[in-house]
Amino acid sequence: SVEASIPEPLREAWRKYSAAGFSNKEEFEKELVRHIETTLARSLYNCDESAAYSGTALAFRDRLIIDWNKTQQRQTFNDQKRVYYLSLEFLMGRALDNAMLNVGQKEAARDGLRDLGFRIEDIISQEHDAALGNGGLGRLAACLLDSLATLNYPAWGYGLRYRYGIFKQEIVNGYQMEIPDYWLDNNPWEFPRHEITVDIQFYGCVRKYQDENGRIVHSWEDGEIVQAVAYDVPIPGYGTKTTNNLRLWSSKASSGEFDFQKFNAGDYESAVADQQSAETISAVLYPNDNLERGKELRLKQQYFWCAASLYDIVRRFKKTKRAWSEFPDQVAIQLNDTHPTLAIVELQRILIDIEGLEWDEAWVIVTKTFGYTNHTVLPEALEKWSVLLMQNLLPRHLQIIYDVNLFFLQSVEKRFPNDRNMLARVSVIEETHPKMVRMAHLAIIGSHKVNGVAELHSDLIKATIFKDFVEIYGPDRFTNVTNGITPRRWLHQANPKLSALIAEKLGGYEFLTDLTLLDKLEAFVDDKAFREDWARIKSANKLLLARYIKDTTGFDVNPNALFDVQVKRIHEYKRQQLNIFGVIHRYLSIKAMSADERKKVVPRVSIFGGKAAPGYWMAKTVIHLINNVASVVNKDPEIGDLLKVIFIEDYNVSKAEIICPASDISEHISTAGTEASGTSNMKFVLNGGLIIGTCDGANIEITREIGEQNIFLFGTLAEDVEDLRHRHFYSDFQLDAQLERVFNAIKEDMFGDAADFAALTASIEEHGDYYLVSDDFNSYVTTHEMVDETFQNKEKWLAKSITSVARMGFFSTDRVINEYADSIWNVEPLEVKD
Ligand code: F58
Repeated sequence: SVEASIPEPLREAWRKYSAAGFSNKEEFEKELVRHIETTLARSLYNCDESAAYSGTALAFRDRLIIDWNKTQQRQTFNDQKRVYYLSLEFLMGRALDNAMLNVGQKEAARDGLRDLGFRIEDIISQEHDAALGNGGLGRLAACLLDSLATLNYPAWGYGLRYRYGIFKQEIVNGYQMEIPDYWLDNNPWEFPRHEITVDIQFYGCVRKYQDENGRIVHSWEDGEIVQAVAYDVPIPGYGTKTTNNLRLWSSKASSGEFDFQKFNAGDYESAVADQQSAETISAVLYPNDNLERGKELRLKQQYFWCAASLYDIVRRFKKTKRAWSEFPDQVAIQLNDTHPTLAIVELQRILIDIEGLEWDEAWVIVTKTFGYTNHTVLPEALEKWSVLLMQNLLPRHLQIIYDVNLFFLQSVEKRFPNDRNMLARVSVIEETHPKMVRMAHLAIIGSHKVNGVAELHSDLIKATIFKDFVEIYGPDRFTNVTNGITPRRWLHQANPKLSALIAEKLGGYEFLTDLTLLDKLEAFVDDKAFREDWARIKSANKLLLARYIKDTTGFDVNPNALFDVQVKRIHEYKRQQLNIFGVIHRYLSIKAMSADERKKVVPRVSIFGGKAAPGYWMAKTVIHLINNVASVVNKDPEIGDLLKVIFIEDYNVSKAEIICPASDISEHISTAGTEASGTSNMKFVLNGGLIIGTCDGANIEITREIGEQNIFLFGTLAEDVEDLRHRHFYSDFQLDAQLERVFNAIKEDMFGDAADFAALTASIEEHGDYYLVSDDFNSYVTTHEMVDETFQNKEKWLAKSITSVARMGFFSTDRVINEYADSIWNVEPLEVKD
């Protein structure tokens, strides 16, 4: 037991005092007041919502810490295989509500706060989102951590503690402005571990020599040192005591002598400058979504984080005194995209340069340890680093990469003699000017499993970008693990009323840990009272969103209108331009109608949200167009309630928690073959919204699960995309007639200066319409007509909504984690009992 691991003299004290905390309203209030008075040093008479938030968070945090400590002790004591999830992004959102749910006692807190004059919802919304991610990839990492803890897997996340998360978006005159997101003040959820530091080296050179045993040794010398400091964040599981750890590294100047030398020599400024330069490494999250820019600082971030994490993992392994060959029996490391690929090289370096293993022996250990998850087929998002940059920053790593590549190419050559093209295609080094290191190739070669994130996507990577590797390694190295979402946050927390209704019908909340139990809901599809409750909850959620829209934009929206939502990063491949062109088409159509015809129109609110990468001009143009269309349409007296266009500023996790439960229909309309999976599609359906989408990513599996009569699919299929693109260039490009009408309106300055949108229309009319907006426009518009028609039949719509939710059991990250655990990591859960 854990207790046995505690030294004898401390055991009694541990037994007596470790169960601190509260278990009713009075005890909660006592803890709250204590924290406000002493920890925060604030008197109760000036306790505002912010102080009440901090006090509440600290009270719950105390509870978490106890379970967290127990979990860590138990995992160490039990000494079994652990999973390490390496991700440059963890888009966690808020933590308090999640802590309340997992600790229990939310009702005690609600009552206690009410006694002090606060509403719990207001207190929860005081918290600043932890927004250390761009979009889907980062949010997936957060959902996976939730499921790892809930399922009791011994697992750690490793990431970077950015001082600035994803920027805050403000819309000024229709344009996106970026505001820095400084989020670390008063963050009760992180624990600095000033005693856990790792020195990380950059630059320098490699000295090669023979040691006294005649062995060739490579020594990496004379570099710059930056210190990595650990900050730990507890990750509580639901319905379990397991509380895992997310370790985020922060950079600071190594408290080295050279600082003091400069200091003593009177060079104060330069000593401070060194410190600032070291701190820049973890200063800011790169805000690009599906685009790689090859900046040196980004490579520094990657190595800094990989090296610190591996040092930590290796140190933990070495304490067990096992043989190196047992490393992969103790450690599974999952690479979230190619960003942590240097970890592969770093482990090989540690094993051969520091621990003295032979190359082959080391390489077997490395490849058994790593798994790599791919999240994109978009060529512009595949990471490449210039060889020169790598050589300068990480000279020893570049040598190892060259050796890995050499041995790999030799083995390929043996199997495919005289196939020079194959060698050039699969090489880790792209022989361009400048030469580039292809990180995906390195990740595949250094891992035992590579997975895509939805079936279509996994098939596509095997058939396109990684085709040669399937021939080389055989199909078994490649697998699919379809993404999911955590039902705790995305159903129970975001939509407590729906969760309660489901629990009432199913006789409890077991579905939150076994989402397949939702299938029992189908039996109630025809239950009148149930249907009414279901509809009432959707209306209530829509009302909350309408209120939020009123508060933040000033626009009144009709809560009975069809709420049509597209919230996600703004990107041409996700095709928000298709959506806004569709809105303009709708606007023009209504304008052209007679009064009688207008009576038949189904009122709609088109809701957009999402950030554009600061340097992505076309995406910013789309935001501008949406806002300009909104300002024309929303004040057109002829239109009234029939159409409203809303852009929700600064879309993030906590706003998604308001938006997802309130949609009637949401849009997942990427050009087929471009969206690896998508995960918000799952969130919307799980909250009783229907979706309109293309045959792309997880939409396909959602369709398979819920039935094609319950989803609005349209557009070109992935298999036809290439051919169409080709034809755009080689035969005459014919703009869709209805889209032409839309473009004409834009060109007549109906939505402001047409020149502002010229590049957008030209990308379609003149530059080959790479994303097939024109090809899909007609079927998109027609499908929306079907949406309107179906929405008018409230009973039919309700039945689709209920049936879909009932069939969403597959899309829980609990299922996802079990698949990774079985087919990639080979790890077992470990329950924390005491
Ligand atoms: C996303 N990728 C995919 N990347 O686009 C989405 O289809 C999928 O559901 C999700 O991953 C989870 O698998 C994504 O969000 C990024 O944001 C990267 C950030 C760092 C630079 C490269 C893109």
